[in-house]
Amino acid sequence: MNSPLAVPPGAASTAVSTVSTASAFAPTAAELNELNRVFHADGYIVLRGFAPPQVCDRIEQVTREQLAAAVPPVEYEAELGYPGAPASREAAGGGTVRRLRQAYGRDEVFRQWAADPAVTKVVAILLGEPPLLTLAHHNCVMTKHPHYGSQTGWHRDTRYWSFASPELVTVWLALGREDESNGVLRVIPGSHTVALEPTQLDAAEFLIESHPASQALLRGVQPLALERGDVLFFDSRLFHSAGQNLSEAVKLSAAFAYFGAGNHPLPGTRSAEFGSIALPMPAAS
Ligand SMILES: O=C(O)CCC(=O)C(=O)O
Repeated sequence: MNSPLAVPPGAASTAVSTVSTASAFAPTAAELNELNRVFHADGYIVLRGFAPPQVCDRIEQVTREQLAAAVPPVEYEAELGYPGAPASREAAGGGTVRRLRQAYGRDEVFRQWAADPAVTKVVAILLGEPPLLTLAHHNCVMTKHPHYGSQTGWHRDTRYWSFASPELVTVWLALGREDESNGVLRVIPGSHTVALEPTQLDAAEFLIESHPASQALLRGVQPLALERGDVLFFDSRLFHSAGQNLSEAVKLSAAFAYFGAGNHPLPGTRSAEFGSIALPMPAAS
């Protein structure tokens, strides 16, 4: 599926800013090592207040403008049929947007954030090699609307993706508070390395919660409450889910996914369709 906002492979790499907006982030080598250790043990890390308020403001402003006009390409809640979603585009709430897709091509604010050296520095450490940004997956603003925003079952993002290696990192920026009242993301720490029984997943690769082998996993569920500007980095194999938004305000989160230079999307798959962006790496400090 092509769209006017999709960036062709490699086309935008020269326009990427190399100025860090998360300038307050200056970890020591020991701190980076510790983040890496925790990430590989748990499958995720959260960096609190990582994105400065002015970055969140700009991303939120562009997001709200584009959401109000449903600037394509968007994904509608009704297209997915998840629990709580409108039954069809014609039903009440059928025009509820779930994701502003192809965020990278939408505005410079997204390009700057996705390529921010503070972000890519962390991702490079976690992947163990220079990262590339995939334009095929996530590369979006996730929304969770009151009333019509759906519930997302337990899944690994590898269900959507076809890469030589499943080791991708998603960077999830909270543009507002995320908690149990508005569809907080829940994770199962350590689940990125857990081997499953084949019958534990349904046809759409969601975890079957009633399966006996899922019980031990589900005992470890951890809600990840986030504040505006907090950034969650998670392994694409980490099981995560999210509830509905019971508040009266939309929840907005920008999500981009990265893979290492030694990895690649499998040719001919959806993962290869939109290309990727090689990112400038900050000088070693
Ligand atoms: O906010 C949600 O509903 C979860 C989204 C999600 O996990 C995904 O799209 O992979």
